[in-house]
Amino acid sequence: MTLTDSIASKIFNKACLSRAFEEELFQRVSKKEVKIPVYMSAGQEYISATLAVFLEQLSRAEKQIFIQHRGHSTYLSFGGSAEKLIYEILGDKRGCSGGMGGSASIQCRENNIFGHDGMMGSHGPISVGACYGNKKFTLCFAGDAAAEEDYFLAAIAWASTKKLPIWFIVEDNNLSILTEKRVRRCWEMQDVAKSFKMKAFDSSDDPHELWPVLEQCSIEEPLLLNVKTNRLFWHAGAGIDSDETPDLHESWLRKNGKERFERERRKIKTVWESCLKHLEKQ
Ligand SMILES: Cc1ncc(C[n+]2csc(CCOP(=O)(O)OP(=O)(O)O)c2C)c(N)n1
Ligand SMILES: [Mg+2]
Repeated sequence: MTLTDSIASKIFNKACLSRAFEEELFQRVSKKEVKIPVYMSAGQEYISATLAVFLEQLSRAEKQIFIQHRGHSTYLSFGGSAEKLIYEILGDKRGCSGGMGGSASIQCRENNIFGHDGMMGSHGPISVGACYGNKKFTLCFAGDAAAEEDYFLAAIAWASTKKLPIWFIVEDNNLSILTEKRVRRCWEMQDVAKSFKMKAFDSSDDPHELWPVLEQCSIEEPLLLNVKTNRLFWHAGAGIDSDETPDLHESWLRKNGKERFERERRKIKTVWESCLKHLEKQ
């Protein structure tokens, strides 16, 4: 199952949806229509887009997914409703977490996506416990800082010992809020996982590099993937730390044209406006 043009096109579709969502959200946060803290995944969307398409190709329907605060693109790539995410961000009860979780704690019960409680890395042991209990294929998405937590590391070790069908996907944007990895540690996640006798890889988020890595992995076995990526916007809120951050989506737009992306943008804008209209009527 190589990364054909038709597979790349599916990855691009998902990435366009996620980026369109985040760009619209950025505008609405800037205009103060959204007042809660939001954790945007712009720049990182090709990770979940690639993972989701890869698992769709395997026809792996049954899975459970644990995410943390920067999870909009994971939620959307794995089938979460954009409308429910908007309602959530607007604090409405029609939101994916009943309007009480906000951007950081989104979930999608229909698709087995479990939201986060806010304590960094807590979902490591929770996802391992769930997988240990029900043996369902499990994906645990974590940031490079969350994955450093002692309980997260111990959870990886247990998953390896018990040979659980769980994949840890570390979205390595090199940052814990604004603290770079080199200040925080002198080791890499894939090396730690390997020392626990777990299969582990380091890759960039470029689907052309990530896909061949995924082809070497089995959903029957534990795995850790450290995927290097770039966070385009501030840790929380609508702002830009640096204009020089590389943007993978730009190169995909150059190759595929802007039409599909523009279509997603129009769709997302329409959904936002319809959510706001429903709220005004109340
Ligand atoms: C146990 C704990 N320590 C600190 C925090 C404060 N905090 C929230 S997000 C964050 C950085 C998270 O970095 P990472 O896991 O790499 O995810 P990213 O924001 O880069 O996507 C920190 C330090 C917290 N929520 N929980
Ligand atoms: Mg990080």
